[in-house]
Amino acid sequence: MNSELIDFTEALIHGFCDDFYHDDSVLHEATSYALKAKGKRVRAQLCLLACKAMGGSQKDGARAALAVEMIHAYSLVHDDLPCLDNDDLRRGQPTTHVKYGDDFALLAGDALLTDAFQVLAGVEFGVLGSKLARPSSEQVQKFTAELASAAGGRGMVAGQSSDVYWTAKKGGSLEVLQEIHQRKTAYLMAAACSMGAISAGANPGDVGKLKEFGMNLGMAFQVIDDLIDGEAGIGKTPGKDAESGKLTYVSLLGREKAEELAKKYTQTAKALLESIGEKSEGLSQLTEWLLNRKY
Ligand code: GRG
Repeated sequence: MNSELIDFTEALIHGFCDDFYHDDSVLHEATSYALKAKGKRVRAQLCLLACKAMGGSQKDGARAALAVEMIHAYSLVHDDLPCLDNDDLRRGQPTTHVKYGDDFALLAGDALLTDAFQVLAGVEFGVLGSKLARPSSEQVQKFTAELASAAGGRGMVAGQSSDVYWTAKKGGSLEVLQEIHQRKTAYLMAAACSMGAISAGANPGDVGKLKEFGMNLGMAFQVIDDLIDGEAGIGKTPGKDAESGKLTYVSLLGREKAEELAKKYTQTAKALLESIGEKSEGLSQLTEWLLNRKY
């Protein structure tokens, strides 16, 4: 974890909410509540560090970092709704629907999803102006393609959908589980990395390399998520996945093999960074931290 980047991301998020979700409507309150809730900000860190690895500044990477956290926050709000995972606790606080009702939580998620693309489009936001670089039209086009394909009906939404389907069927295989998590978790992390590289004006080869790094890191992240599911202090209801009969790496492989798999993905991710050189040191440290994370 990079506390400087977390602070930078928190300031971005707070500045954006103050500027954009500033009226006293329930919608704006619920949307800010969901986005400001203290998460690990892993996707923003990935984006900012990938941008740095390609020679860009925090200002260059900030827009994509904010947008990817908005998409992630929307996915958590919708995932927690009673019609999906039905969870009461997220990021150590009551979920958005518990606090504001299912209707406003649904709408807050919709707002975050849509407004993320406005952020990417290069719009200026009040006090945030000095923190966000203006992207070129080519960058806007690339950002949109990366984020929409990672999050949409062939990406995260498709992963969530397979998850719902197989949880109801109480079946599935390792192959199904891999497909669910590639789409549900890894694609967005990969997009965080590719957008960070695009923010810095990286060439397509390097963008592709960082995207592949993000895929491997995302898969490691998910296996570790399954490993820590049963533990208290993770900010969400412990043991929820196991209890609901969800397919997990631990239920399919056992703890030992799941740990090995997480290490394997981590090693592949780190090997991809080696070819980038010392500017990717921050990404390497974050990868190591994620392997050993406890929440
Ligand atoms: C509702 C379309 C739709 C998708 C939801 C991401 C997702 C898809 C659901 C979240 C369920 C979940 C717990 C998945 C496991 C991996 C994951 C994305 C964990 C949460 O990410 P963290 O740990 O969260 O980075 P913080 O709160 O730290 O940002």
